[in-house]
Parts: sequence; structure tokens; C-alpha cells
Amino acid sequence: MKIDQQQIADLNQKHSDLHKRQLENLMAVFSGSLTEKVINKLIDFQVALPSWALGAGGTRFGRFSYGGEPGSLEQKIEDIGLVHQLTKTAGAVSLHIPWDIPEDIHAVKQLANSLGIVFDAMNSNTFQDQEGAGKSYRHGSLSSVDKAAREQAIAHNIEVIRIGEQLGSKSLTVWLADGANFPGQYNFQTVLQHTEDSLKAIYGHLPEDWKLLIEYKPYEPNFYSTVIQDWGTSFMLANACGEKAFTLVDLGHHLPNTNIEQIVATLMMKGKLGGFHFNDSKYGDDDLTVGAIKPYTLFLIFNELVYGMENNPQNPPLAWMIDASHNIKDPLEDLIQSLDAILVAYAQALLVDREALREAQQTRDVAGCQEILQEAYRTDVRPLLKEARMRSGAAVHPLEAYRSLQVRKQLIEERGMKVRATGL
Ligand code: LRH
Ligand code: MN
Ligand code: MN
Repeated sequence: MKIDQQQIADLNQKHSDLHKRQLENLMAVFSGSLTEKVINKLIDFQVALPSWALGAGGTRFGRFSYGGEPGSLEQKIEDIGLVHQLTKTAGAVSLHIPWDIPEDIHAVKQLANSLGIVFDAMNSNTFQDQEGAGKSYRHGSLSSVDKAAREQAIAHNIEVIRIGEQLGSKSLTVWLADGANFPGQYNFQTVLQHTEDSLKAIYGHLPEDWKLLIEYKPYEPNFYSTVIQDWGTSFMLANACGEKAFTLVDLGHHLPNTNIEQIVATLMMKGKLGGFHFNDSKYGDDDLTVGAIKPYTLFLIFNELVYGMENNPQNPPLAWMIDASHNIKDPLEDLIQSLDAILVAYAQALLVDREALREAQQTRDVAGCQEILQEAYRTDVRPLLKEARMRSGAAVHPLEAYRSLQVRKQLIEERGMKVRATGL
């Protein structure tokens, strides 16, 4: 399925007059140089889509397909190509091995290239047993007390790096499910030491220009203890590995009410924030559409990210990815909504009057500080997003375009109702 660029241009034309008026209104409030800066930042901002989020996710209770799911890695990349064409914000894919091992690396690379998609972080998987594997991960992988299981998990990660190198990726994300379901099941210190040693072994195989991103999560699939449970543990392990290792923050991987924006600030100050998984949650690792539940929190997080990107040269550019799951929505619609919410929060954070905020903080004007943040948060930045889309050739209103071009209907006609994509 292909979208004709002319169709997007025709749809955009319909929005043109109203858009111009709305943009003028916004430009009457903010300076031209500021709005121009924001528009350019929005055009440049690219978020990777994970290869496992293009099919229906489901829960352990059931799964509801919506038809037209991609049945191969190539089709997943084609789906990302569609989202990218409509938004011009999804110019990267993050692969999960072994869910999406490329059979013909050269062909997959060429396809991605033709759609303007690069290969962002590679994800290893030692949370499921693989067919034919000698060792089971039932009792852990990189942390296991079984040396052979650890070695198998290390070898898998090295293999993922090798595949990633051929694709042009520059980072490996390790999320470890290793943990315990019951008190006493393992010795905390032993498993942490094994994990550190295993990560160091993987780090030893990391190419010079690569990063190791260590993701943390407090619980699930284990419900008493997780070895890499929080940012502190990840940070400590990243420091133990070396300067190419960083912490990865997944928004859903925190206990309720955790101050994620403060974690972001701390890690960026130390130059150790390497990657970011976007989603939203009400209760736990719900993997809901970005911005669907706590948009103000998302803005506050972006406020720290923008501050860090402007003030912390010691922190490298981040690997951005959407890590959401789609139970009842069309995944492509859900991803388009998430991308929109990310750009809204980013644009609002870029509008924060930093000089005034610093001044208000110095003079201990508490109410003033709050006003400055909320002034930016309450700004309707959508005309800036629309302008960025107009300029980059995306659809001004991507979801509306996706629907009026009947993308899902065409995918169902091409692929049928029954295909099941690999993933969670
Ligand atoms: C863990 C996680 C991790 C990925 C993905 C499949 O919950 O967020 O980032 O491995 O799910
Ligand atoms: Mn994640
Ligand atoms: Mn998760």
C-alpha cells in the first residue's frame, strides 16, 4: 500500500486558510524567532517506532485483531513508512531480536532507506525462551546463578549487536526481566553481581561508536523483586560498564507518583540519560497512548529534557522511541496520536520562558514559577505542529488523512484479516 504524496498535498490545501489564521494568532503572542525555532525543532524531531508495536497487543486475557496486520518485518517497516509519510516524525525503527530477525539484511536496509527510515536502538530478548536454545531463562538470564544460562544470554546480546551493525544501528537496549516472585528466592547481591559482570561482558563487544542503554522497571513479570528495578540501579550499572553505557527511561516503568522529571534532570546532569521510551499509564506499565492520561506530567518531563538538551553538553543525543501496546485501537492510529502528543509536549516545553523562570526561581517567587510553566503548558501549540508538517510535506492532520485515505481498509484488502504480527 502506498500513499500518493499528491493526496496529502490536496488534503493539506483544504486546511490552508484556517491554518494561516491560527498561526498568525499564535505569532502575535510569541516572537517570530521563537516560533521559527520551535517549528524547526519539531521538523527535526524523530521518534523510533518499535517493530513489536505494529500489531494488536492484547493482554494475557485475550487479544482482538483488527485485520491487515503486518506479517513480516518488511511489512512492519512499510507500516512505519506510512506513519512517517503522514507525520514526518517517525523516521526510525527499533528492532526486537528474535521477534524480527531480518532474513535478507541488505533488502531490509534498502526498503527502510527508500522510506526514509533508519535503524535506531536494537533490543535483545532474554525474557522468553527461544526455540532450540540449550538453556531456559525461567530462573533468569544475565543474572542467573547458572553460568551456562548467563553465557547464552551474553552471546545473544552480542549476536544482536552484530545484526545491528549490519543495519547501521548504533545502540543496544537491554531490558532485563530477571527477578524473583518470592522473598528468599535469590540472593540480592549475587544476582546483582552476576548482572554487572554479564553487562560488562556485553559492553566489551560494543563497537566504538555504539551505546549500551540499560532499561529499568520495578516489577512485572516478577512480582517480588526485579534485579534492575530503578534508575539508581541502572545508573550504577552504566557507570560500572563505562562511558558508552547509559540509563534508559521508560515512562511506564515507575511506581505511581514517581517524579520522573526529576530523574530525567539528575541523569542528564550526570550525562547518563541515553534513551527514552514514551507511553502513558494510569496504574503500571500500561503502555497506553502517549499523553492520554497525564499530559501535564509529560510536559514537565519535556521541560527537563529541553533544559538538559540546552544546558548539558555532557549528555549525548537521546534515542527516542514509542513503547506502547494497542489492545483495542488500530496501532497505526494509536501511534499517530502518540507522535502528536509528543510533539505537543515538546513544543510547549520549548515555549517556556527560561530566563523569566530562572529569575523567578532566584527571587523565590513560587507562584511566579508555576505561572511561567503553566503559561507554556496552556498554550495551544497545534498551529506550530501544523506549520512544521506543512513545511516537511507531512499531512497537516495525520489522523484525519489516515482515515480519509482509508489506509486500514487497503491494508486489510492486501493482507487479509487473519495475519498475526510478532510482538507482545
Ligand atoms: C518492558 C519493555 C521493554 C521492551 C518491551 C517489549 O516492559 O518496555 O522496553 O523489551 O517492553
Ligand atoms: Mn520499554
Ligand atoms: Mn514496558
